[in-house]
Amino acid sequence: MTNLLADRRAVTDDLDVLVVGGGFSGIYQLERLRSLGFAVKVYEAGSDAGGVWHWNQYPGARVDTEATLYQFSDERIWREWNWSEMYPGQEELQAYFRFVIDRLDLAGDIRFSSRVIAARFDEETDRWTVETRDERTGETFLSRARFLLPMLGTGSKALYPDFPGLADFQGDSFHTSRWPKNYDMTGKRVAVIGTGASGVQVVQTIAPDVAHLTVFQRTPATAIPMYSRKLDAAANDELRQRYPHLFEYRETTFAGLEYNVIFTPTAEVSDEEFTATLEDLWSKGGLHIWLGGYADMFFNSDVGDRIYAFWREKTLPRIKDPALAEKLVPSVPPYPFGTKRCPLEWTYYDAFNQDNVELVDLHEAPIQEVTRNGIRTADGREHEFDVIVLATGFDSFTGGLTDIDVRGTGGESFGDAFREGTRTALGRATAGFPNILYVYGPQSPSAFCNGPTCAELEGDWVVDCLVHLRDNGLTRIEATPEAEQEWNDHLGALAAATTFPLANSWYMNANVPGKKTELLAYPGGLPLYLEKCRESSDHGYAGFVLS
Ligand code: NA7
Repeated sequence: MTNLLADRRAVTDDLDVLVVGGGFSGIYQLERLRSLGFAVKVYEAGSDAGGVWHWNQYPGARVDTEATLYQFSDERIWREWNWSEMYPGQEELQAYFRFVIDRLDLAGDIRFSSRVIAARFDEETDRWTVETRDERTGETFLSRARFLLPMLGTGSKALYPDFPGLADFQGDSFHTSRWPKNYDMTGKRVAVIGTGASGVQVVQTIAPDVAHLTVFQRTPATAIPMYSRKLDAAANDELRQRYPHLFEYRETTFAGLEYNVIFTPTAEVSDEEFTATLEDLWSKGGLHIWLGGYADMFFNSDVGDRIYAFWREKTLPRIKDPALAEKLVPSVPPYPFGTKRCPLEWTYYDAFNQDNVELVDLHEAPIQEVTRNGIRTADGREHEFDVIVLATGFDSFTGGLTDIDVRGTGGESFGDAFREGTRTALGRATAGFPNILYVYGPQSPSAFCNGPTCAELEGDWVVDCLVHLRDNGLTRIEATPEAEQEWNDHLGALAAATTFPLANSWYMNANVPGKKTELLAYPGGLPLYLEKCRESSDHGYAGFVLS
């Protein structure tokens, strides 16, 4: 075990706060804390701005929620920034981040290509010593900070499947979030493994250009039309009128969006009204039918199945071959609708009508091995490829954190601490790891919350807390084991009442072999979550020891 505390190398940055990650959460912390006089820097492993929007440069990468609330609430930004469409693509989102950094003059306090790899806490000084690797040179350097804020999102650690032979494949193979810049797919024979949000976006985008595309499907997606639309200057001006209201309204909604789930019990709704409501939500496109739909779907699988039947009726006619249609849009719901993330699509289902697009159902023919030339499935077929795309998702919630060699006061790593299951108080901190506070982390609303909304509203709690500590001459904050237990019990009880445990999803950690299956996104909705956070801070940060 590295003894960083005894490392005598010169310190590169001596800070109040070191923020790990330069996505929405990290940039928000930097701007707010800096304006309050803290010495703060962001260390970002990527070479450029954008967080996930830097990493996910695959063809068709696009945000799945409306631009109206997929942005900072800072008026200096939204007054000037214009969106070109309602669901902006990766390049535009990255340009947005560059604009924010420029407009708020943040560049001097961000270290790009800097991957935090280890951290040790000095109990005498209440400070973290942090080791970081410069991704360009491979050299490492030391920094010190009172507080360490991992702002890692849910998609910072790519999940690679362990297919035998993958390393010896002679063509190109990469994960969607590690797409080689400007990689040209034209005329290639391509495999896409995975049909989540990333796989769906890749498939529909490259299908027209590749020679042949084979999609390896383990679980069918319930993809919904996105219905994006272009936004001209006048449309942006019109949106700007609504922004102040929307930035207030978002915190009253389940998912921090500009619309809320419908709380009316479906038992009180006639069949006609139920269908009419679904029609209305469907016509809006995007995630409306899910995060703006009947909340009952998350508690009652019969309701989920009724919505599934509606979705199927809409989607089925788009696929010409009935056998293929049964695989993509099965008559029996593969999971209660809403328990897995609904990807958004525009031509995903139509792509399968093309002669050059094929589907392999991994339940019928699992992948046996990757050969030098392609993929061999259990039915004895060898599919030949030039490229294998791994759209296999992420070790979400805790993967980014456990990858860093952080040792708590008892010498344990996050991997050790989470071995029997993840432990946090309020999704904010873990006992034994003082002065580390999360935003958008495990056991917070995270995956059920619009990213910028939670980056700011959870972020405000962290900022207020750090100010409180400073104003009171305190140097240390740590979650108590009792508060962790209480939070785990609370989250566990909420989760048990939902349908989420009925699906093998990344919400449940079920996608990562060996990880405990547990719901790691807080399912009680944003308003309840914020209330719990306020309860703690209003009572002198109950659940935490301050010293
Ligand atoms: P997801 O949603 O986790 O999707 C990953 C897909 O890859 C999913 O269809 C998985 O099937 C499939 N998968 C994962 N491992 C394997 C193996 N070993 N073999 C075959 N298929 C596999 O990740 P995305 O990147 O699409 O989206 C992540 C989030 O980013 C998204 O929800 C948005 O919030 C943005 P499974 O369903 O597990 O059977």
